[in-house]
Amino acid sequence: MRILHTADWHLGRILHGVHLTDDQAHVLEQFISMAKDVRPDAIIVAGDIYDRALPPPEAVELLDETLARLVAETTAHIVIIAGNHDSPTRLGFGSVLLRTARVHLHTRFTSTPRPLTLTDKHGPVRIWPLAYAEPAQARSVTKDNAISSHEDVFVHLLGNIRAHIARLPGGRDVLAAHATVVGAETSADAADAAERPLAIGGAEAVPPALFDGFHYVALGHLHRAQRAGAAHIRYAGSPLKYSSAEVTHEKSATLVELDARGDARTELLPLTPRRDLRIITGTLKDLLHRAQDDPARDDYIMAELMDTLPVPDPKERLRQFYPNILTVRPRGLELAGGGADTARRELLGKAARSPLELFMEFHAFATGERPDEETRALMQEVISAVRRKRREDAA
Ligand SMILES: [Mn+2]
Repeated sequence: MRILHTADWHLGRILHGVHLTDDQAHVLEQFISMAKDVRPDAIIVAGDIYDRALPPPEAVELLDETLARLVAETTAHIVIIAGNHDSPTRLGFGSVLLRTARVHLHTRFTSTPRPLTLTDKHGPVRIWPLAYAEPAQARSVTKDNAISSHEDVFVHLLGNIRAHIARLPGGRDVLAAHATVVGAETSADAADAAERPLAIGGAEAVPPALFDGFHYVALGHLHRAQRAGAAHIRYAGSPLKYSSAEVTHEKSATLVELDARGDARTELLPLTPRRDLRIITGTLKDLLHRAQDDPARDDYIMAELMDTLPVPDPKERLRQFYPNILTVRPRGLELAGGGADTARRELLGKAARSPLELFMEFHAFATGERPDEETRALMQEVISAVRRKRREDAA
């Protein structure tokens, strides 16, 4: 059985004022080609189809076209679950009708999920779709008052599913879920993050041991493609970089081959964006200089200026080379003490460290190198002199 696993399309995503619909159309075109190429029995889209509950019209149009083409140009069954960004009712429109066209949209939380059963020469494979729900919603639907966390939601659902499986003849079982799994790496820390935490303070994460017995777990929510606790529990990741926290990601879809025994072999099939999303760091002069030989000036650019004095019109000057520049952050000014901004707060948070350690860290950050022995000795002298002076003043 062959499954193509993807997630977190976030259609309608706007990044720093730029609508990414054309970029999403570009990468979904690749996904359609990929699906035609690898001929999967099933395609799983593990939640966050849209970026928000009320998506812009062009996002709805893009999903409509993409689903129509996947149905027309492949023979795959398409299993879609709702994520925390999706509106169950809006995304679920037409789901009963769409089922007749091999599109299985599961957007409303239910206490007893029903599987899609597909069969290959080794027997049945059941795909269990778990639509996302907040613990409070799950408690209200299930009337199970023991539910107060995301883990409780899974304990409840998987208990019901295991009881169902126990009544069935053998087979292989695949889960589609939208969740944070303990040990996986999030990209939710940036101010512009597209991953929205599911709960405050890490209470959202569920242990991978919950999924024991399932042959493959197709996860959505975290945007980096990765395994979560075991090789057969995986995030497909988003098809595009959706925030500054994702600039180092390599995006892909995950091809899953489930053998006769249910062992899952996975392969990442790369997706190439129309434009990359990059952070460039340096003084304005450096950046303008380097831009001249930059072969990818069309990329989406986030510039971090290391100038320690204000420079006029940095964004407009960079835009001459980078027409798709998104943001300019005056990091040098922030670090030099230019206001109560994030970088300064970061530094203040490091107050427990010695002034020399902080200096060395700043030196490394600003120049890319650790200070040499001479510089360190000089700085130590300055620090000692300041301390001496303070003690004398206080005396
Ligand atoms: Mn999500």
